[in-house]
Formats: sequence, C-alpha cells, structure tokens
Amino acid sequence: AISKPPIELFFSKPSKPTNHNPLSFPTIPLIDLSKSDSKHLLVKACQEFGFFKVVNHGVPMQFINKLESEATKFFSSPLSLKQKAGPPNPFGYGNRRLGQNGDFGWVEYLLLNAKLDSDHKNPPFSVFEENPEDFQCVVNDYVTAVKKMTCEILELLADEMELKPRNVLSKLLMDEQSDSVFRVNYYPPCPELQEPETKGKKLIGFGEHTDPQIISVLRSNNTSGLEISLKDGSWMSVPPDSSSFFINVGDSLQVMTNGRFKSVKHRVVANSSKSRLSMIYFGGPPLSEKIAPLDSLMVGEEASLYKEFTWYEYRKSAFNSRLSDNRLSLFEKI
Ligand code: GA4
Repeated sequence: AISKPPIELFFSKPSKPTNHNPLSFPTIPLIDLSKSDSKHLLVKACQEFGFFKVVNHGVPMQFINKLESEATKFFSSPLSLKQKAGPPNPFGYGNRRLGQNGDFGWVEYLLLNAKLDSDHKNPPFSVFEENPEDFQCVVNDYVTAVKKMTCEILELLADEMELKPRNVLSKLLMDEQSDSVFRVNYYPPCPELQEPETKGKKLIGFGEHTDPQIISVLRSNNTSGLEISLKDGSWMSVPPDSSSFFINVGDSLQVMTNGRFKSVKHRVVANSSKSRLSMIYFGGPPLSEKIAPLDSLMVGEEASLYKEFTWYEYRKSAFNSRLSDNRLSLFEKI
C-alpha cells in the first residue's frame, strides 16, 4: 500500500554517537512475573526507565498468534478494502497520518476501541466480510487477557509502594468507563533504506512521543524497530522478542506517582527488509477521573508537581498536540 517514502521529513538526523562505557551499558529490565521478588524490580524499572520487559506473563500464545494472523490478513489486503475501515476518527484504519496535526510515519494501523461490550462496536472490516464478528472476538480474547496481566502488574506496583487500596491503579482499567485504546501497527519494509543516499539515516516509522495513558503494553513480531530514549538523550534499540511483552509508563502514571515513575519517550524506526507488526493496549482511566498524585504515596509536606486535571482534559489537550510535544509540561506547576 505504501511504496516510497516521499519526503525528507520521514528521516531522522543521524543520531549522535553514544559513548556508553560498554560495562555500564544499560539493559532493559526483565521482569519474571512468576517470581515473588518481581515487585521490587518492577518499581525500580518504572523509576529508572519507565520501561521493562515481562516474561511468564500468562497471556495464552494462542490468543497472540490468532490476533497476529488476523492482523496480517488485514494489512496484506488491498488498500481499497482497508480504507473502508477508515479514517481513524476516532477508531479505524489509518495510513501514514498520525493524529490530527500533520504528523506522518512509515506505518499503517488500526485504532480500536478496547471496550468489550456490544455497545462499543468498531468500524466495519470488509476484509473480514464472511464473519465480521470473528475479528472482534479475536481482539476481545487478546485484550481481556492482556488487561488481566496489566492489572496484576499495577497491583504488584501498588503492593511494593504500599499504596492503599492495592487496586487504586488497576481499578481504573477495570472500570466499565475506562478510556482504553487498542492499536495494531504495521510497518512495511522500506527497500530504499538499502540505497547509498539514505546511508546513516533512519526512516521514522512512528515518531518520538510519550503515551498519555497510565500504562501501555506492547507485543511485536520478531522485527526490531522500537527504540527508547535514555536519560542522556541517546536512543537505545529494544531487541524484539515475540514471546514477551514490553511495558511502558504513561504520562498519567508519572503524574499519579508525582514524578517517581517516568513516562518514557520512544519511537519506531523502519526496517529495510522485514515488516514489523506490533499490538499495543493503552490502559487509560475513565474520562471523569482526576489525575493527581496518589494520597497514600505522598510523604511529609510533599507537594504535587502538577496542576489538577481530569483525564478528559488531558486527553483533549493531548489529541490537539503534535506527536513530539512535551504534553505534560502544560500541566506542570512552575
Ligand atoms: C500516542 C499513544 C497512542 O498510540 C495514541 C496516539 C494518538 C493517535 O495516534 O491518534 C496521538 C498520540 C498517541 C499522542 C499525541 C496525539 C494523539 C497522535 C497524536 C499526534 C492513540 C494516544 O492515545 O496518544
């Protein structure tokens, strides 16, 4: 569907050389959910990186594989069919355009409602004409299992930080009104990247940004591309692992922990020969929820670093911003 990256905008500047001491080069925190000491490591990972990888997650491989194969079927069908499921406002198929404000990427995607009841239908997917309900079922099985795992993680975090009640965070995702989103991204290979003119440059699949929600849970196929931004401003490439999940702290969780947890900046770069498929569950609170530091976390005279706002207000402001904007800065106390 997309053949040539036409504009210079798509390429990032060659990144500055990193001078990490090879002995201290950071590695992505690995959390084994079947181990009892994972709580401590989870909190540490959220503070130091805002990012970690999870194994023994309990999400059945069969749900993951089924969704991957349905998504692959969707993205490999003719553009005209895919476009019947678009544009993505708010849900549906999108191609290159990201958001409403002129951001572009080397990516096709499906933005879906993560609400699981029959009142919240996704747009028609003509690709699945024979059995449109089937695709929704596959998404529901996957999202239900991922949401359960995500809530477990949020409860372990609450335990370790002695937040009370232990479901203060997970209840926001469990709420019927939870404003959660599900997204499938397809990054086609870009053969042009093998040409001499593009040497040393990176084609941006999905430009740098932080996620506005509480927590994001990503699973990808075995193609690399995801990069996270480190404290020194350098980019670290995340080795792909199709049997694990990668989790990142969102802006809302940064606020709810009064800056203890970091909403990590990340991006995706395109590959010259392999396609990348990722699926991400963005766990968000109900629209009316106040986003503010949790009472049981504040110590002594600690003051909030942020002005008070609801998720509705933040979401509205986020969706009016550009991808790379620092969305939280508008809500920081000076
Ligand atoms: C980033 C996280 C999620 O994918 C998303 C994105 C949303 C969109 O694709 O429409 C945004 C982006 C995301 C943040 C800034 C705005 C809104 C595109 C954009 C330029 C669905 C979300 O919630 O925020």
